[in-house]
Amino acid sequence: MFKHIPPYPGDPIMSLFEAFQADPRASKVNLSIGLYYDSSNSIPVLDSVRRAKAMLANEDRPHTYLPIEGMAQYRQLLQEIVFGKDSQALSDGRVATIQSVGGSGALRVGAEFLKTYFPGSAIWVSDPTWDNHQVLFAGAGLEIRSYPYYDALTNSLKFEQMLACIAALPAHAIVLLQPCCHNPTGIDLSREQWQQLIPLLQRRQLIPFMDMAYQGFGDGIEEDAWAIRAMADAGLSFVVSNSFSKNFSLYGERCGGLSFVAASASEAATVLGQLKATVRRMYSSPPLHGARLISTVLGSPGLAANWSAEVGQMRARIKHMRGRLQQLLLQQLLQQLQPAEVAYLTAQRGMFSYTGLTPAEVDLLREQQGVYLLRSGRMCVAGLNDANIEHVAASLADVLLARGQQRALA
Ligand code: KET
Repeated sequence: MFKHIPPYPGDPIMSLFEAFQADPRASKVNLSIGLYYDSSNSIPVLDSVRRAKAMLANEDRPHTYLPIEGMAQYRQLLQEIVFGKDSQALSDGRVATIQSVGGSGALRVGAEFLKTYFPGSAIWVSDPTWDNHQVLFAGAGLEIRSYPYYDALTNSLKFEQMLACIAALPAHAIVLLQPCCHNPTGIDLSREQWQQLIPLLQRRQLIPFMDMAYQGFGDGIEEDAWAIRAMADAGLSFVVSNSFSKNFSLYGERCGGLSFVAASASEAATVLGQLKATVRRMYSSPPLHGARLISTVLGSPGLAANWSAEVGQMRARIKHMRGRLQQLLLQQLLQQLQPAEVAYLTAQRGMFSYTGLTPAEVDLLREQQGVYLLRSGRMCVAGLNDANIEHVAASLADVLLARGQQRALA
């Protein structure tokens, strides 16, 4: 019966994580999947979450179904984190939010919804983007196109080309954007650049889809949501997916949200109704435990302050590791490396850096040194710590040195 089914070739990110887990070498370092490790190389249980968990354990509430759209308190607190407590769009009732199965679930439900109501629209993603964006949108039947984003030669943003491409899109084209900590490049738009892009999106009647998976890992919880809030203030109608996987270190609890910002409260109410219909036909209702944990943290001023401080510590540790890696590489390759060649490490934001390593160089790093990066050259800097950073720097230096020697020979 099932003979005709082709084998799954595996996912570029998940398969690498599985290979890492099976690697017996003690010196192995995981810089592939977007997981935040603390300074002792563990995936942390945040103190705020631990305290919320203890409170919930005492309550012993039943494990009933959540409503289709998710837990009311969670949705409200999520809206305040994403759009800001003083958001005009929120007080106008113009935002329809559902609890989603992680950030991925928000992207997929959003894609299903857009495919239904804008059947002729393609989705435009940055070149490059998170690998799974393509898979999730294609799964919903959307046509996927890309706009210029990353310039490999200068390790910077092709902003003018990006604007020119977006300026030529037909009305109702969907434009996927990341408000902060761009995956995979670590390169974000500046506020001045957003201020150019937002009126263009509005004028061209495009549908921005803002995917935020790393809120708080760039410049701060409020700062990282700036572009979303600027868009809401400018009166655009748009979509936001957000994930709490990373900033709550609750990956497996699958906590996220999907929000539609509409032109009026009644439009938002209609959108919410059809989002519920979409969810009901896909998986009926979202999971309970993670939503209870996050609502408990964000709903208690003490725990919320504790969480915000913990996000601050994660952000500071990532920045420190970026600077330290840059320093070590410059020390090790004193003669061969110009500071400008590693400036990207501290200029980029969030968990990821685009190193410019080739797939062959990434394979060499993994096979010989046990250092795992994605084959695109994406490195998760949040996997670095004091105990492994010298090994990583020395391994990277070897690869860069070999590359320099090959160039000299050629
Ligand atoms: N959006 C972006 C930009 C993103 O990087 C991820 C996860 C998600 C959404 C999904 O969020 P979640 O809440 O996990 O469903 N990215 C990391 C993990 C993965 O590939 O699944 C990563 O890029 O390593």
